This record gives sequence, structure tokens and C-alpha cells, in this order.
Amino acid sequence: MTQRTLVLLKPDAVRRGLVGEIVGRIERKAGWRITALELRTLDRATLEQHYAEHVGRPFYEPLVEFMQSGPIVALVAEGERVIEGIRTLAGPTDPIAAAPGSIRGDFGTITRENLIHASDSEESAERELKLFFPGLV
Ligand code: 3AN
Repeated sequence: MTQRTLVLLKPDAVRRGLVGEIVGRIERKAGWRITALELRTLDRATLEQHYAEHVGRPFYEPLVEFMQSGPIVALVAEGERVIEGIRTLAGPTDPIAAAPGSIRGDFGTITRENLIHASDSEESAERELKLFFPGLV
């Protein structure tokens, strides 16, 4: 089943020079392709929409601040079961709990700065792709 997903490499990943490493892991999965990629700095309005489900949680404000703290890389990846697959490459939210070999497990320590966002379902992917790449057909 070919799918499309939104990936964000968060400001910590860009600051630490891990873009190539993370993009490389996505590129090396057989048959997956990157079909859009852009370095950009996010504004609050975009982040409020993106993280709407987290409004009111204690980590929400620091998360929105952190996500504006520097440029991010937004990309679109396509391929067989890519939604579930990139979530697996990323590892769980808490990088200390994430297995070595996963992106968060290899490079992360604290939960907020966990390097990567990837859509968690087809519905989220559709919504997030519209938000970040509205021109995409
Ligand atoms: P994931 O990106 O693993 O799907 P979500 O959607 O639950 O995680 O959370 C979105 C983002 O919010 C995470 N990537 C992380 O940066 C931050 N976050 C989530 N839970 C916490 C927490 N308990 N403490 C600090 N930051 C958190």
C-alpha cells in the first residue's frame, strides 16, 4: 500500500547537523522516495494548527516555543507503508525509551527535543500535508 506522509526534522536535528543522517535513513528504505523537502522557520499560527490536539497539556507552550527556535526541515516521503514505517524508524516519543537503532534512540535524550515528527495515521498525514505543503496535488 503506497502512502504519503509528512516528516518534520525539528530545530534540534537541524542545529546538530543531523539532517543528512536522518534523511539518509529514510532514503535507504527500499522503494521510499522524498518528493518534497524544504528548510523553513515555522510561525506560531502553523504550529497551533499542527499541535491542536495538545492544547492545554503542560508541554504544549514549551513545545510551540521550541519548534520556533530555529529552522526545521519539512519533507514529504512516499512509499510502501511509509506512515507506519517512519514512525518505526523514529521510535517512541521518549528518546530514552526508544530502542538503539531508531532515530530518537540513537540521537535523543529529552522528550521535547526528540528530533523528528512523522504523521501517525492516514488521517493525520492528509491533514498535515495540507498544512505544510498546500500546493501538493
Ligand atoms: P510523537 O511525535 O511521538 O507522535 P506526540 O504527538 O504525542 O508525539 O507529541 C508531540 C510532541 O510533543 C513530541 N514529539 C514531543 O516533542 C512533545 N511531547 C510529547 N509528550 C511530551 C512530554 N511528556 N514532555 C515534553 N514534550 C512532550
